[in-house]
Amino acid sequence: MALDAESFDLLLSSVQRFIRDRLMPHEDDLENDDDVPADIVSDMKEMGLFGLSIPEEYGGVGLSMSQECRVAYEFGHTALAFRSVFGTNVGIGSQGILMDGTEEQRREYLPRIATGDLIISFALTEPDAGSDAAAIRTRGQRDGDHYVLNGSKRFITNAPRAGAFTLMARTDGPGAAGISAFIVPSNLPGISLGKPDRKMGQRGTKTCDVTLQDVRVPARMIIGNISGRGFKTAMKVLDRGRLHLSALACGMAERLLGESLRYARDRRQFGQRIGDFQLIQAMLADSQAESYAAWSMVQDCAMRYDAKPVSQSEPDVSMRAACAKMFSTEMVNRVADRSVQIHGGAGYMHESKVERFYRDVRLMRLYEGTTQIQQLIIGRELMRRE
Ligand code: COS
Repeated sequence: MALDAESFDLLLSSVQRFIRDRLMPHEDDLENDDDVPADIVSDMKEMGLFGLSIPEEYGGVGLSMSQECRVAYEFGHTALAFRSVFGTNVGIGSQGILMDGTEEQRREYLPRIATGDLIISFALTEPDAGSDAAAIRTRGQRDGDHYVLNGSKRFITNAPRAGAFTLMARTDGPGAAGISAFIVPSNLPGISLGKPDRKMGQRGTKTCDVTLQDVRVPARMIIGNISGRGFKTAMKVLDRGRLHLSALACGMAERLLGESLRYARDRRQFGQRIGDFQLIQAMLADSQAESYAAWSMVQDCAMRYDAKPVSQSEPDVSMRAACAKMFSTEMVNRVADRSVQIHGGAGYMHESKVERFYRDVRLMRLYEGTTQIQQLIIGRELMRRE
């Protein structure tokens, strides 16, 4: 799947314009209002951003992974909360349905997800199951042609906006093999949302807990109509999501480098531009080299993904996506730290962009699998081959 080169170039330039003209001027409002304005969300819908990864036959734009990474890279150039509005529709919310859903489920849900009329969240994490995703306790008890869901989900991105969840619950006993993935409409009786989470950064990104109490879901809402397959669906979805996030991290690194360069050019100390000092140049050079390395890795992995989709569960691509996620998210944190350093005291002030981005990027080493989980995936795969 890929969009033809000419249409993709048009899309990319309109995305670049949108980010520069519509989103960047709103970065400060986002910090104060903790929400993305409705007119920006409707522009995003109009541009097709909610359906970037969904094939054209289901109403989406049908980008390849390489193309999607290129767009994610652009969205890394502004506050990360903007991308999060459509991020779950493009990634972890929708992809389980696309990869493992029945044709009927795809036809029923993907077109509305692609237009953004339906916001879909990914509900895996629980109070006692974060990195250890196979330990989830939310239960799905069979009752005739329904399942009754009970449990709670934590830190669910876009839950306050969601019309449905791709939700993992235990239906078939212990361990990974006992987990099923459900499509759960958010208006079912028994679903309640917690208070909005107060986070270190990424203001405007909406997350909260989701509690399920005796929620009756028709059995046909299990993705692919096959119980016990939900853990693998979740893992495949996360592999893909990690690559998307890696691209986002590379875009943010470029923005941070741009902010640092501007400051190094304009700020004068000891009678000259600070950018003329070698110790400042060393920090700029490290950031440039590392972000170049990360972006090269992301592009290579995306190309491999397009050749052999993770939906076919390809351990080599999973391992490389983990490498990309680990390296690029750690990299962008180092770049952000150097940016603050280059800005000196000014970089510690709320008014400075780099102070905000410094807080925003901290999450990247945690969500969709911590750096330590990526290390574990890489190390295990290497040992398995050996
Ligand atoms: N694609 C397809 N299948 C996969 C897979 C992948 N990427 N990773 C694992 N599986 C399969 C395994 O092959 C195994 O299947 P079999 O039992 O048929 O052999 C099954 O899933 C269980 O896998 P495994 O034994 O590796 O599971 P573990 O409990 O050891 O967990 C990790 C593996 C740690 C990798 C997983 O729990 C993980 O990714 N944790 C982080 C979760 C996360 O990212 N949370 C973020 C919040 S969600 S936004």
